[in-house]
Amino acid sequence: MKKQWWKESVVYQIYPRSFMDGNGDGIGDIPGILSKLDYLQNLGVDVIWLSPVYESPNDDNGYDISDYRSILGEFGTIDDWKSLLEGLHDRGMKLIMDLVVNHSSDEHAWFVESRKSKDNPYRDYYIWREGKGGKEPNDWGSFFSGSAWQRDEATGEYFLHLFSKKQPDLNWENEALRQEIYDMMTWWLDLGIDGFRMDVINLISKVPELPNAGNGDGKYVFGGEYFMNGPRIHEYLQEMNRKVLSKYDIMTVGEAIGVTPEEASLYVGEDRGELNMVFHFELMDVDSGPGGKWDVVPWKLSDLKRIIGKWQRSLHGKGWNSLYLNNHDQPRMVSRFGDDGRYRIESAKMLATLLHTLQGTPYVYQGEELGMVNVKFDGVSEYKDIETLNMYEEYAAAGRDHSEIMNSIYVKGRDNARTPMQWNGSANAGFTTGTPWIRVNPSYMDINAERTLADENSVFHYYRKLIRLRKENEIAVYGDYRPLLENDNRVFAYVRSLGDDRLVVVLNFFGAPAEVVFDELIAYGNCELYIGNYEDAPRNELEQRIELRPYEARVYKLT
Ligand code: TEU
Ligand code: CA
Repeated sequence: MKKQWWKESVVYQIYPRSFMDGNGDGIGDIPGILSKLDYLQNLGVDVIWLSPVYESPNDDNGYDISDYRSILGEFGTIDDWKSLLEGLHDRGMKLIMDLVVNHSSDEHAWFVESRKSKDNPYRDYYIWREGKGGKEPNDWGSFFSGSAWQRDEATGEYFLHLFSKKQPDLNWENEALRQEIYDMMTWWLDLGIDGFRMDVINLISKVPELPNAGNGDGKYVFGGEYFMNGPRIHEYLQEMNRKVLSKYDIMTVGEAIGVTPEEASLYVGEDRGELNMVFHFELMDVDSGPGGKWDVVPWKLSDLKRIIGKWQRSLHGKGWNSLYLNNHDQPRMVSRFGDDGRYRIESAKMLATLLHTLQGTPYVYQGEELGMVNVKFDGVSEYKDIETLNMYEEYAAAGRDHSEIMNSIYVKGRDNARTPMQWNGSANAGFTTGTPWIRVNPSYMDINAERTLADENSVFHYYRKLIRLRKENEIAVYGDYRPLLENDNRVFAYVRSLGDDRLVVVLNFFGAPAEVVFDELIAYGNCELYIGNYEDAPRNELEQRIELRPYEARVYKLT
């Protein structure tokens, strides 16, 4: 297995709007991030993934870019950004930027031109089609409710937008457009960045005929079979790698909705010349019912174990995993997979242990290291996310039960991850001296960085220890994965092995004690507790039968 710096790194994602406000306007910004570099260095993370800070009308909080080479005024200036890059590099940390090139903003100069006329030189930078029988060109639905098509007055044609109406899809069939993207990427790489996180990158190749996906009943349907992992996706990524990525010592991670392990090895295979890693969504769908993400169903540990085991095995020796349970699109993992009540701290540490003892690169989302939890705003008017607001409108118009809609938002809404970072117990959690763009989670009095830094048993210090242990133990990065207790529905256990060394990981996923008996004698030679979330766990013995406390995590190193 080839050693790489990005395999040995831990990545920390910053959602700039909610991280730290440096000028009191209630919006997080780059000077705010600059004021927290020592905090990040103290945590021990190696790479910062910065969600978009480019010029944008903020229809989708920056994932709708109107100028790829300029910094949005609210976030600061290009000089602030250069200070951030320098500040990170001075501390031995790296910076990867968010590359959003499946679509641009409708306020981008390319789209302003493209929509002017059918023969405009930029027309073909986007995906335009005539309507059919006075309706949209096909029956695809948008990820953000409604049709994936918008009729444009100027020419009477429709443009494709898989996301919001203000996020027209770019036409990657157009070689000139592709070259514009590669030139922009090169511009950022020549400024010294260390790579890219690529937004919905596996959607950029569509089946050219853009065929209907439904049965003609007039409903908008998910057309993923015609735009996920499309016909030219690997041609495009290999061209991008050849023309840009291969020229730099960087890391790339592609967000790949609907990718399977087999398909993933085509994206991240070390011999493929495409990407280093992908984010898959299989773990993010374990609590989604047939109606999609808002159709909340209980998750099952057996699904988590099956999915994780499958990805660990299928990429082993071929590619590399990304490891995450949190990001700016997902609810807080403690609330979703742990316990945000009595066992908040234990379960936050247990989930962190899972993410940092598997094979792959762990991604820590801002606030995860504090054990931040979901939020429940009083009414939908306090929510800001376009995905949530569009769903609310659609479901309310369809007469869905209001309390059911609100419960879906509480459990799965993206704003759960976007409430301001909780720095201390002062007004607005120390995030801003002004009025925050979104309300602070009332939990900030109890859950905040100042308190957690002062408590050596806090989630933060546990993350520090986990991250440091990964650095000191190659087995945690490069060790093989083998499941244990596969049929146990309360405990997730596995062995990592490298040479004669073993890490034995045992995680109680629930709030009740769990007794487990290993069906093989695994403790031999020297046994020491690598890490655990209960202070009094046995340090030098791993019996064949052990009793785990609620959400207890134990990792033993056997040498
Ligand atoms: O997300 C892609 C995506 O599918 C998300 O919309 C996610 O599946 C869904 O929100 C789950 O709740 C990327 C960005 O991460 C997201 O923030 C953007 O809204 C989206 O692409 C469009 O750029
Ligand atoms: Ca600000």
